Amino acid sequence: MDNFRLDGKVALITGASYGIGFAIAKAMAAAGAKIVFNDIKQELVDKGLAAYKEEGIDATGYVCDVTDEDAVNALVKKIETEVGNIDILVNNAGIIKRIPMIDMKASEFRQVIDVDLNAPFIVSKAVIPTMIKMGHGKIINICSMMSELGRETVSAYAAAKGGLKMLTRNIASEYGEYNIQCNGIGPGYIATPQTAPLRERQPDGERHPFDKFIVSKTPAGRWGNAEDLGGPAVFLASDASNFVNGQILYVDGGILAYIGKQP
Ligand code: NAP
Ligand code: GCO
Repeated sequence: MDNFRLDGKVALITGASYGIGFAIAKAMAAAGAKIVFNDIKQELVDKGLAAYKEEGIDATGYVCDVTDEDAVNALVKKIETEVGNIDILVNNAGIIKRIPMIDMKASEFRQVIDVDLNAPFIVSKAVIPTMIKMGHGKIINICSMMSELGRETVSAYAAAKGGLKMLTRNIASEYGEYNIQCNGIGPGYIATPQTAPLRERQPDGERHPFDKFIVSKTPAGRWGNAEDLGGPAVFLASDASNFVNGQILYVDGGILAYIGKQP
């Protein structure tokens, strides 16, 4: 079982002050990893550091906008100097804009693509050279069910996450020979701030229609918790997955496998 441990490894999880990134970082810390994270605002980094401390995790946090290539390159160099070479990268930072496509401005579409697809490219490109020198590396891209399916109002997000699935496969193809594994995790519907609008109670106290819809479409009969992603992330970050490459591991309670109950 030592193959599932992360002792002595440095893990950078982007956008991990809270939400899925924070839960993945907690699980990796429990497996022995040294946690490094970034967020876009100092106040969020401070909030994240306090939250990690509360969990007994001595994390290191930096302010960095993952869409800014110069800032990312400076961040990676700073981490390599102050913490150590990055063994594990989790491209977690992400945004969504739920706007009907014909009402969405091109600038809004580009903003989602920038954070959800261009940024994973930028951060991966920044860490791969040192991984090649080290002779090993793990990159985990947080994809989505929207890497496989579309739905109303999420055109930019689905395009980004579909692209992220293929970027995952391409990094695996291009750098597998250097013992670098690049895989994706495709969370289902997870209860985090990002999906809070889809779960809001209605004025009459009823559950949100989308909440009821998703639970009915999920064989597990519930929304996922961010903690549900911890184990799969540790597996993909560990030596236990050294021959797994270019795969998207869907952690979705079975929703992608299920046509839905007859009404
Ligand atoms: P979240 O609660 O909205 O957290 C996203 C994190 O990313 C926040 O800390 C956010 O910081 C950070 N971030 C956004 N833009 C950034 C930038 N330019 N530079 C640095 N950090 C940035 O989202 P989540 O639900 O935890 O989702 C995390 C990842 O999982 C995302 O990639 C999302 O697409 C994906 N995902 C989520 C679900 C779900 O159901 N929740 C399902 C599938 C996939 P700020 O607070 O400062 O914006
Ligand atoms: C939405 C949701 C989804 C989830 C997730 C599903 O509006 O449909 O936000 O996109 O966030 O990506 O895997």
